[in-house]
Amino acid sequence: MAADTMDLALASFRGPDTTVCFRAAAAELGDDAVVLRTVLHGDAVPAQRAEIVAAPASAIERYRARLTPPRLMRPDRATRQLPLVIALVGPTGAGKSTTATKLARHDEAFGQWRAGIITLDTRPGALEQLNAQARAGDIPLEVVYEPAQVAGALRRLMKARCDVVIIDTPGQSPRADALAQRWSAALRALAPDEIHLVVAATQRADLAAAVRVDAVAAGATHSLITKVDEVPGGHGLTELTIALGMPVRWVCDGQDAGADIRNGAPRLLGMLGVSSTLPAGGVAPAPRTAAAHSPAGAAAASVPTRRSGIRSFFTRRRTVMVGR
Ligand SMILES: Nc1nc2c(ncn2[C@@H]2O[C@H](COP(=O)(O)OP(=O)(O)OP(=O)(O)O)[C@@H](O)[C@H]2O)c(=O)[nH]1
Ligand SMILES: [Mg+2]
Repeated sequence: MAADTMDLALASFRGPDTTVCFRAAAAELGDDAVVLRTVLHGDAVPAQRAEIVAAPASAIERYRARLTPPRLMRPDRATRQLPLVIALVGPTGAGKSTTATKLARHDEAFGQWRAGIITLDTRPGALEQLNAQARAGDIPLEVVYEPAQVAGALRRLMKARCDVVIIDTPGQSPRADALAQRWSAALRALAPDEIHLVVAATQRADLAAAVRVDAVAAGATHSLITKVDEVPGGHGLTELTIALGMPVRWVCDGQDAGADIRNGAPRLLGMLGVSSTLPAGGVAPAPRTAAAHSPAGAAAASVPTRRSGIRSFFTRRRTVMVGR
């Protein structure tokens, strides 16, 4: 098993039929192994016609726990003097500014709260874009050029009764220049409660891992995946979230700044065929188990045969050949 706690340690079992494969999975991974995928290879030799992909229940639980952030609570004005501060950082063009507006407007984020935006991206084109989006959504917007302006901007948004302030930043270029240093200092002065590393779903996982190192050094606490609509069937998303190694509160799946944002962990876990709903008391629901599927091919047929969201992740799996 890999040392990375987000590695799902998937194993693929191939044999003449699914019953044999289920039995082998249960024997090797435990009776509570989670079956993620069942495939029948019609063109393979008879001894290798069936395949199931499974993971130990404990690995799925670790992945779920790492991916799922605790619920955000609306700040209580009686006890808290400052709004909740959520910052967005990440590579150029990842979708930070569009996401800032979505967060302020959409009910799956802060649509039911009063949200304001502070932008640290003072490039003329960027300001115009965000200004237009903020106006369309009736969102108070403050522009901060210097760290010294942070306190005033926060005060004005508090006066506008904002419960949450979303911070937009310029794209992180590999070359840190004077502008980058200025906005980084302003970001530190804002003392965000959460810093979300925004990464497009089309980003290569190995490059994302490199981006993550810098972002975590700068205080990133979560990852936020955009452009999920641009990857057919969620291709490679599991691999990407593992490379980023942080909880995912939201994912974005379109260009509409008033919509196209969803709760992240449930969406990503759903692509794996794993429920994300923790019943009261925080106890995970019983997963589908290899043992439960093992008695008959009929049961196997009830397992969805296509989980394309994890196709590329499967390149990392181990294959076990089983006979009768
Ligand atoms: N398909 C799709 N496009 C998106 C999504 N989110 C943002 N975009 C588009 O991606 C492009 C860049 O979005 P921005 O919000 O400007 O990205 P940014 O990270 O703020 O860019 P910089 O500030 O230049 O670093 C725009 O054309 C957006 O409409 C998404 O979830 N899906
Ligand atoms: Mg931007």
